[in-house]
Amino acid sequence: MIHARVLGAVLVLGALALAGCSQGTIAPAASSAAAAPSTAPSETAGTTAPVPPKFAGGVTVALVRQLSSGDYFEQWLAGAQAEAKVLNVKLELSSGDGNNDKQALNLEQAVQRKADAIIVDHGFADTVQPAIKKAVAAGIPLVAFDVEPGTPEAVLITQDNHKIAEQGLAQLKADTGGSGEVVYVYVAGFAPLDQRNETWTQFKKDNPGIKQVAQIGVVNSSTASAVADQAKAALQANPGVKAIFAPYDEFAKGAALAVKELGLQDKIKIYGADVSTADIGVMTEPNSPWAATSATDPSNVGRVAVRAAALLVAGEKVERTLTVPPALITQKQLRDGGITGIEQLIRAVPGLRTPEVAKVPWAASS
Ligand code: SR1
Repeated sequence: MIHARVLGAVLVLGALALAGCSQGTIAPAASSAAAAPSTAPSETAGTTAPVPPKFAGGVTVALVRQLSSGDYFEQWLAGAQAEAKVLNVKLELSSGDGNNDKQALNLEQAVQRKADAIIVDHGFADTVQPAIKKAVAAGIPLVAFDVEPGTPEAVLITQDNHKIAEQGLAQLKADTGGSGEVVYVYVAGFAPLDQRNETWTQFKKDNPGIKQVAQIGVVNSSTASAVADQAKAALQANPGVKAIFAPYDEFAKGAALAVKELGLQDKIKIYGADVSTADIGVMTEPNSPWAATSATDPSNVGRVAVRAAALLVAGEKVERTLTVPPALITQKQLRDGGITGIEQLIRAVPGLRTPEVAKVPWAASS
């Protein structure tokens, strides 16, 4: 039987890595994985099950993305690529770059190429579901992240978007005392944003003292600066605003820029979603209005997606829904802990690592 440490040394890392492996553990993946946390689960000790023979020959997983720009999506890809190296998976990457028709075409092509598995990363239900159905009909295992696949045959990965909104809004409520004018940032059609919007809608009903005075939002290749422009206009038109609910880090960064440019840091706080080293920098800079964010480690989520795809290729059972839970991260916590980057944050909040989610029995794990 081939074991992961042998496979990892020979096929993934080559002679250099073979020399670098110690005590039979798999060395961390190199090069493009550099942005992923070095303490990721599949890079630590303990290999047990034999590697499925298919993985010795190389497995191809098509990663079909809707979006690729911005901190979140870059970190997510770094994690996916790192895990792919560990598992000897070839990732065939495509991005619609925000063009849903292009993403649907990329997905159709992945089905036609008969990839061993497909990961659909975001997308609008009506544009990706027809091709997802074709993939399922062709027997291609399918993992869907943050997009409703429209079939129970697919494995769905979620960050629990309702929880993300709940955590940010609980902090907003605590800080505002449950009353005040709020600007909301939202764009419909993106499953994570739609799910967070459900929580916001309910939150407003439950907290009649909270008044949404403006809704803004755009998702494009320069989301933060576009949102900054919109936020400035909304804040100038509504001088009584106390808070901005911006549940996507590009939204929150844009909102922070607007508040700073208007010199309103002492009046307005921002409640966001997602986290990155750059986000931590914005949250902790002097007089920052970004008070809290609810987030997973995007790199970890990318790893989970690749592990889930690998398990499906190997014919292993995978739960239909895999949840990577978020954690609330406050400005105070970051400042008090002297946290300046994502790796430090993961050490401080170990729940951001989820090695048990889609655990691969033939790969090293913590
Ligand atoms: C445009 S959708 C943006 C969201 O996708 C991911 O789920 C991230 O959490 C981000 O907030």
